[in-house]
Amino acid sequence: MALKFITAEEAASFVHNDDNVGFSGFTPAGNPKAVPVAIAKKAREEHEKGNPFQIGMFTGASTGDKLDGELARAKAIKFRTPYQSNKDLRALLNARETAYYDLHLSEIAQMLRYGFLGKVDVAIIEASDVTENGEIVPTAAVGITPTICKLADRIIVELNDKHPKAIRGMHDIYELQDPPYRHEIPIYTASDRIGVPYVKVDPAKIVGVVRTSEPNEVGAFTPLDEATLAIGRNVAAFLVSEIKVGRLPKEFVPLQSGVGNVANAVLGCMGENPDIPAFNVYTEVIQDSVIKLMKSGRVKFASGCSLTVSNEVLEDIYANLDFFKDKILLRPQEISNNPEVARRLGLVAINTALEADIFGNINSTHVSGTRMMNGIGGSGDFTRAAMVSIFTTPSTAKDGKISAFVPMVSHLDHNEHSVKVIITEYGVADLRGKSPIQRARIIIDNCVHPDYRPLLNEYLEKGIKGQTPQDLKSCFAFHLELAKSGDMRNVKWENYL
Ligand code: 0RQ
Repeated sequence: MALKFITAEEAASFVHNDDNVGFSGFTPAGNPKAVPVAIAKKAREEHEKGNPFQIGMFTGASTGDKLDGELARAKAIKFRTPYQSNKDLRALLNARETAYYDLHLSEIAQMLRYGFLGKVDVAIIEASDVTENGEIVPTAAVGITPTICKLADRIIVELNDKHPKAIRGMHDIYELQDPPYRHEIPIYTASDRIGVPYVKVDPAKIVGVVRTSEPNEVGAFTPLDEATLAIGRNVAAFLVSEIKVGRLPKEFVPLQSGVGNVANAVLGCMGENPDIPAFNVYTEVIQDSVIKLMKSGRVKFASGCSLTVSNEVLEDIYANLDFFKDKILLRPQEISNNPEVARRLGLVAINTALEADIFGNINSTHVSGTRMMNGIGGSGDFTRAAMVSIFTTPSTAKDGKISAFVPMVSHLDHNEHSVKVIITEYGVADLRGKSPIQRARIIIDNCVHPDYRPLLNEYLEKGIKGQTPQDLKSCFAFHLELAKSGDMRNVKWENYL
């Protein structure tokens, strides 16, 4: 069946008010760009005419500004799931103008197949190649592409020539059967290939192909500050000591790490540490630092869902496919983030907290308990299932006015049962096998900023009884004080009786 080449505007005409639209991509890698911009333009035109135009949006994770940003600014998003990190969209969620369903990233594909989130009307997919018999080769990410292509009535392909056809072979596409027919996922090492290198779709559903030449919109890293580097060094030192005492195998286990500067610093420090052997990565987001370590032989193999790398690094990979092609696999997120595989491989999982409490509970999503930052992302998929689950955070935010450690988290994402180790620039709190009061003492002594240690010790000395000594009258004093005076250091317990 011959492919029909169309413009982005023509493609947008296949998207109607109230449609549910699935987009390829995971982070600002692999998402379509030209068609979303055309949909945003169409939305603005319809709104000017007084007509409603909003869509429901399913994606892999966050996306680039040409997708989330454009559609948010055009007020074109009615419903959004499972993760975002765009400032304009964030403002809409917190104003409750867009309904946001924050979900573990491994779950979205099966929830769509189960029918829990409604119908998928259209799938819009960025591809490096598409054939007349319906083989679509993704670009720098896989996300939920296989599932939305299967479920959608109409498929639009953005064929982006920034991604060469020769990357065919870097993806491993495998979709799960649903219960009661599901089997185990046959991945026993990070490099196991279990599927095919393309997404097979019914070619009759491809309503058009839009040719583009659009670079990814991955942002640059800010230069590493001293606190971030210290966190990286503390993580590396902790892992070395775990190998030395035999709690981690000397061959090491695959690593999962979240996104951002801390993750980059951790990887950099692990790469430099001669006591950590060359290792595999089994993660969701493959960042610049992984590629750098691959080139120096410190990372042997990286399995992920996206190549969230700068355009410079992406071009380097594409120019040296002979070197990289057998060292990188991009998988659908229900495989890259699958807790079954994470538990089997025995990952070291490293994710980021917005705040933690002194008993080991983590808030990764809500500022002061109410305002959504990004979402839980894949952190929950890995944290509960990993061999060692680590959370990192700088000990303070906003020039010391906010302590990352509070008596009780203002929102709960990862609870005390899943969180095993917390690491800041001050040190490591190993919470394994410790009671709540033991955890509190070790977190205060090893991780909390010195400005906040006396306040948190005083909290413990209030004489509250029980397994977990929470004072229900004052456990949110830090947050209330921040709202009142703008600085958590001003807490005086007698004001919160
Ligand atoms: O504010 O942007 O105004 O400077 O929060 O904090 O320290 O720069 O760290 O960019 O790594 O973000 C948890 C949000 C951390 C992120 C979170 C303010 C701080 C700053 C950002 P500014 P940093 P990061 C991977 C797996 C989701 C869970 C996860 C995240 C801004 O890592 O979304 O790991 N994780 N998923 O000043 C108020 C506090 C604060 C605070 C920091 N307690 N109160 N503001 N800030 N602590 C993702 C995927 O799955 C794809």
